[in-house]
Amino acid sequence: MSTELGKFKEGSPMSSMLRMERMPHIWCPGCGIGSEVNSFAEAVKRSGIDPKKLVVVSGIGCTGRVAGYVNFDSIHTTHGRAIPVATGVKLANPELTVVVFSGEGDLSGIGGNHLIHAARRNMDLVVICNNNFTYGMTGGQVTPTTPSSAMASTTPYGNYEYPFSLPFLMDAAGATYIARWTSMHSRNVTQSIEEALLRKGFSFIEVISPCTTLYLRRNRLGDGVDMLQHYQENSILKHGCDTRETAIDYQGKIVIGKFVDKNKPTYLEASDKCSIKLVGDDYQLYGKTIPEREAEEKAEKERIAARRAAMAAVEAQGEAAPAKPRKASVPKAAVKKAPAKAAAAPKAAKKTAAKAKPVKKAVAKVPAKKAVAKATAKKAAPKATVKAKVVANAAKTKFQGKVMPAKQALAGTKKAAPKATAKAKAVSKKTRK
Ligand SMILES: Cc1ncc(C[n+]2csc(CCOP(=O)(O)OP(=O)(O)O)c2C)c(N)n1
Ligand code: SF4
Ligand SMILES: [Mg+2]
Repeated sequence: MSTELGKFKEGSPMSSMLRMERMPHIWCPGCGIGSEVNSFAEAVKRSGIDPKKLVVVSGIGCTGRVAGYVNFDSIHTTHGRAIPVATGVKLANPELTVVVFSGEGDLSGIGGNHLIHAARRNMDLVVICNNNFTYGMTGGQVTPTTPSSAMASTTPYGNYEYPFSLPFLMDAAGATYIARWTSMHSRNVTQSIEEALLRKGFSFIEVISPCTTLYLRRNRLGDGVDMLQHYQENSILKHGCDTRETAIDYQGKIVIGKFVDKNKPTYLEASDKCSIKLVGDDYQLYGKTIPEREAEEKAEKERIAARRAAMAAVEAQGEAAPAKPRKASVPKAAVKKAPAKAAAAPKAAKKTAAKAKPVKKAVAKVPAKKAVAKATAKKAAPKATVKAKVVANAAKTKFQGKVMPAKQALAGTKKAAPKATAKAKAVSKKTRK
């Protein structure tokens, strides 16, 4: 493929985890779902689990579309029914790792009953809940988590209901692993998902994320970058925090961290125990006795450990190798055929950056009636710095006492800057129309 999209598809490190033939995806610019999918794909890669033994189930909604983009066996099921379908998959084949990836409306609204009972049973599922405080796909209605006083299409004078705090709800229902992050805490989301994939029992990971098109716009909260900055400034890290303290007020503080991580028999373990009592040691599930299944589980654990060790070795090698200067992203074929063009690529990049800087100049030519657009463009320019700052600060956020090395934090900053520049450029282009 010779298009920009083609280059992206070929060059993405997540190509093997995503159905690249389905790109571009449907999510709006600034929506948090994309970064969550990226964190999830990274977590699967790192976990060492066999992707062929992974099943992803989604309900209906913008988040529900995740099932269509991941390159695993997946089911895009009906609204609110992701958990019962996932439960069925797990019971039918306990060797599978089953992940539910859906929105807060789908999981805690129409699907709320299923959610609390799966947690109560300690069903062996990993639930990733994208909480954007709104029914994104259907036009921004109020959901069970919309903060009091927030605007929604169904509460045009502000929400007067009391919202759920999902970690508290899950804790009360019996979930054995509960974490909350925001879509800005990508690395933490990855680590939590990785942990959840490797443990037994019901794991619930909530990711607070911006719905730019409906929630942010209706509440006049700016764009995705503004919300990332809000997350950065208002997140309070409290591992092990009492889940009663995790309520979220409108534009208030957001308590993040791993709140619960405990062990108790899973639904299948409890049901096996009961059956052994009744039938004795001859009891078989899906044609296998308990010792046979335990032996298989042990062998699978060893395979996972070997894959993880291999991955860690590759990563360590990458870190030890001296940093190579970054090349322009020109495909190999293009380099062979047109060396002159390839060499010119860094220059072109410089040119682009230079062009994007004088946003004010571009605005100066805009007729007076487009003053609003002009204001937007002006506002966009300083975001390069803001976004870079946000990413750098985010990189410093601790996860279980670990702080990301400064080198990696810097890499994140460098990455963010060109995007913000491109955004400023896009806005200035808009003003010219
Ligand atoms: C039985 C049924 N009722 C209602 C709908 C309409 N519907 C589709 S998606 C959705 C809301 C999804 O919200 P959420 O789970 O928060 O996902 P988001 O779009 O915010 O990611 C609703 C109400 C439906 N598809 N089926
Ligand atoms: S409508 Fe909201 S939740 Fe849906 S893709 Fe757009 S920003 Fe994301
Ligand atoms: Mg939602």
